[in-house]
Amino acid sequence: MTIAPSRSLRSSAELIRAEEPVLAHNYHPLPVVVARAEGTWVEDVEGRRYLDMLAGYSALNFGHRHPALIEAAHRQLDQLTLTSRAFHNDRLAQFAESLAELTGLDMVLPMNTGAEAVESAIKVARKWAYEVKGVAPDQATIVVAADNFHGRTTTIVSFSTDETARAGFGPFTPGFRVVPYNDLAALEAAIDETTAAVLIEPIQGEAGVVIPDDGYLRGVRELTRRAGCLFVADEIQSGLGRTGRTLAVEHEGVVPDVLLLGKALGGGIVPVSAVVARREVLQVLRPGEHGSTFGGNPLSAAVGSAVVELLETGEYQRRAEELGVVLRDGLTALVGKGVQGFRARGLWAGVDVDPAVGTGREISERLMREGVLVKDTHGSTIRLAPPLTITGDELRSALGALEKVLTDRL
Ligand code: IF1
Repeated sequence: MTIAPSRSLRSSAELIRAEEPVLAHNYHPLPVVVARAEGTWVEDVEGRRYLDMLAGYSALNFGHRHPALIEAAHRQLDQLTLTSRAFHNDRLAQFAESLAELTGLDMVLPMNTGAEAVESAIKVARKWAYEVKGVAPDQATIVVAADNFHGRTTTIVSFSTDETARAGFGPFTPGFRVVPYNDLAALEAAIDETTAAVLIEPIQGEAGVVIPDDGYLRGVRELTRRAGCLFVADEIQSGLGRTGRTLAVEHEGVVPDVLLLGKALGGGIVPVSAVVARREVLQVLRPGEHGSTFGGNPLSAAVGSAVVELLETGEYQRRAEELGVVLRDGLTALVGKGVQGFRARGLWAGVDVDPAVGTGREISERLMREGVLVKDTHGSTIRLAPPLTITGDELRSALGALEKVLTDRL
């Protein structure tokens, strides 16, 4: 029997250099090589510890290796891992039931990644438009918002407004109309009898945690209801406790027709996403029309069910709301001290750093050296989204590190 080494055999610097010739250059990671993690902390190859203030872009809402999630995964690994949907598996019914119950919707289409959930919702919305609404063949349109982020597939980048995400990847999929975010008049003007759906993020993540005006989501709900088209809410990043509620749409008390979940649904262990919708919508799919080899596999269903169980306690939503106050207060105190402005809801913030202090990337690198991991978005905006398991003291220490790197240079 061989015993796994407790330390990686190569140094961080060697491992970073080793990636260069063999790994596609579609990312520019911070120069940290993570080898282990637990809760809110990650440890690099040399044993340096960092507070994780990114949490896998919200895929780690419950922290790294949450005991209940790891136990659910271990238990399932010892029973059954994959069947494909050619057969039933004994974990899927419970996962779908509990997710429908948690979200107040009826039916679940299990997929794996966020982009797959978005793609699936586009297919479902189009089919619903032809079969239920009566849109003429191949004429269905979907209205989306400028500065959206819904994923990286060819169809999804077709309606991105980010040139870096699109350039060089055409020809693009037709059938999308882009309107400014947070603008109900523009949305109303874009909807017509061909409109299958309005697809938006209730809070725009990649755009810099952009929170629409109070009333916008209610307005989207009202407009789509009146026009007889679907409201599809992409809560892949905003959902599952992050904003202090199970779903970000709950802040305005609205229920979309179609809800997209991903990231944290897999507990930071496996990719799990889902389209959750009213029965009238998801029932348009019949055998052979859509699917996935891995979607709804028993390991994913077991972990997803355990995630839903954690959310049913309300503890994580409550923590996000309460600690969100600490985050907001801490950032408010930094305005004018290197922070130009910020947007925050729950344990999620987009922080605009004074460009004179540094780019978002430079701030992220300096924070890394202070033992705090974050990620920049565009220009001088950094994004904070710690695990919802973070303690008040940990959060205050991260804010202290941010103050230090911002004020050292002023
Ligand atoms: C990357 C951002 C976060 C998403 C929403 C669908 C997806 C995402 C609202 C697709 C994915 C990611 C992917 C990641 C960076 C990232 C991101 F910066 F782009 F906005 F989280 F902050 N809908 N978000 O945010 O989900 O297919 O990736 O599972 O590097 O592309 P996926």
